Amino acid sequence: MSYKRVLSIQDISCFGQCSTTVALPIISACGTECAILPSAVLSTHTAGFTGYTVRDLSGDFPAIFDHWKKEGIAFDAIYTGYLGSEDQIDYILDYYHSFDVKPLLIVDPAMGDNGKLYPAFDMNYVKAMRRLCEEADIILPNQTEYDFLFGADGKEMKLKDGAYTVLTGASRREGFTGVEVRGPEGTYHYEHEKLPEDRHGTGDVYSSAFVGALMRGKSINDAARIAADFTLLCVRHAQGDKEHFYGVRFELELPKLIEMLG
Ligand code: PXL
Repeated sequence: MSYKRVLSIQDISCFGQCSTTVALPIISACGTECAILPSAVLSTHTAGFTGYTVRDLSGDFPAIFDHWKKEGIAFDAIYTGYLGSEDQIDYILDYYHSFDVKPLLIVDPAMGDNGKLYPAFDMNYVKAMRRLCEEADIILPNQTEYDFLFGADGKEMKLKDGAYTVLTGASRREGFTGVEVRGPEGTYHYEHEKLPEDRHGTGDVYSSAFVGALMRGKSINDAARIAADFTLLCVRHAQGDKEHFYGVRFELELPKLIEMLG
């Protein structure tokens, strides 16, 4: 079986079960090596907590990338999530361009939800994120991120030829939600029940499981479906769990994810 290496670039929220603290265990459980580059270190994530600390690590990116280049380190895929700054996006693009054999670029444009951008972001960040998405092979937006990226007329961003959009939270009827994969072969929609209580961090759980499944050789549609089933299990577990408002106890469902990968 092939063993792939992914670079996950997103923040470390020390407490809160999202971004790197979710990506690393999930991608590892899928049987893929996961290197990390923390975009920032926060005491907690920014949804539901106040007074959190933030240390932006953008300034460290060029030296880290230079070192990796000198060591000849390469990746099968680069997976980006919540990033720290617009500069960081340019550093990532420069690094991506430096490869003769390009890694698969998978971008979760983690910057908003429920119709709003997260507190740290503004339209300048959205514009920078468009530049990253335009080079991606696969983007994984939720509906809010999709709307900000493509704009009201749907023309503010154009993906490269052959790229895929995996839209999460794609609901076509009351009581149900799902994912919609749009790519060169057309559209694939996978629907499942919508649970009454949503949880923070499920976008990161979804994207990480998608990346893990894809790296294990699943097709994009199968990876999208497996990640949706896994995320649903995690959210189901969280129903009524008020104390755990900040995330999902995804760890308990990891054996099922491994099972789903076959
Ligand atoms: O789950 C997305 C996310 C990641 N990282 C940080 C966040 C959020 C969403 O609010 O605040 C720091």
